[in-house]
Amino acid sequence: MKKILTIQDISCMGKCSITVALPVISAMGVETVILPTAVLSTHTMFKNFTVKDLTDQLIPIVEHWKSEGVTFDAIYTGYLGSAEEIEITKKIFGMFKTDDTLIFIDPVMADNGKLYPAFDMEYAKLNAGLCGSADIIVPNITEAAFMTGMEYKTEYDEDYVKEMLDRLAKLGSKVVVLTGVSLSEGKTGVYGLDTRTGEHFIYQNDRVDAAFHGTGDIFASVAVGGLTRGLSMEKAFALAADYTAETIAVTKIDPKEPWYGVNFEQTIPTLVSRLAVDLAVD
Ligand code: PXL
Repeated sequence: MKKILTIQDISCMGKCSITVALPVISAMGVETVILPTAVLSTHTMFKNFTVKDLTDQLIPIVEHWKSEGVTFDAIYTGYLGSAEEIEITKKIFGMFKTDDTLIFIDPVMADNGKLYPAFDMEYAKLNAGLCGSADIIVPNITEAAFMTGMEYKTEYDEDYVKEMLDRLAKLGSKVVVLTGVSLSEGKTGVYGLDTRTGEHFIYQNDRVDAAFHGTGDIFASVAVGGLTRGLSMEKAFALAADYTAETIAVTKIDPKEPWYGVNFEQTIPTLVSRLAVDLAVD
């Protein structure tokens, strides 16, 4: 069985980071090893959340794995809590990366034009540096703007997206994929660049008019799960985009507060059956 290591926080309640990655990737038939960077009562969009930082646990945990001879098919990073954790994550890449290990980075730190409460520009710079170690990065437009120094826009054209991809490519990742890209009314999706070939790829689906927390984590988990199962990049990102859109649509029917999260539990059966079809024809 393939095995992914995911490095991100545990937000005990609120449906994001590890509480999304673990069930989603496991449902896709891939073992999910977790390295929790911190334990929070909820994600940071709630008021008065508690945090227990786990920075001092990271190296002892991975050294134990190393002594057991553990290897990973992919390492997937999401929300990291501090500059020090970014440095440690780089070290962990060095300890476990082989020619066959996919390094997949979601540089989680911002959305809707703003950094999340725990972060500043210095952190954005360090996150941009971490992206240089990746095979694939999947920032949203806000995160990409912070990492490239480009202006954040809510209305833009294809030239803006292509320039952003070119600047992201300079960070050093082999493939750069912008998420939440909307190039026509009522559509949203991904726009990617494979820096090895210079080829762009684009996948758009119908935009569901609702914004929920944690959807970026769902998207990234499905994409890395699909890639690890052997889907092509186009198939994996299309699956991730479609599953995220469908889950948002289902959640809209049963609306909770938008900062809470989406009802991905309800759509996991569809994810599993679509993955089986995609694998059969890929
Ligand atoms: O979904 C991203 C995320 C993950 N983890 C924590 C967060 C956020 C976004 O705000 O606060 C703790």
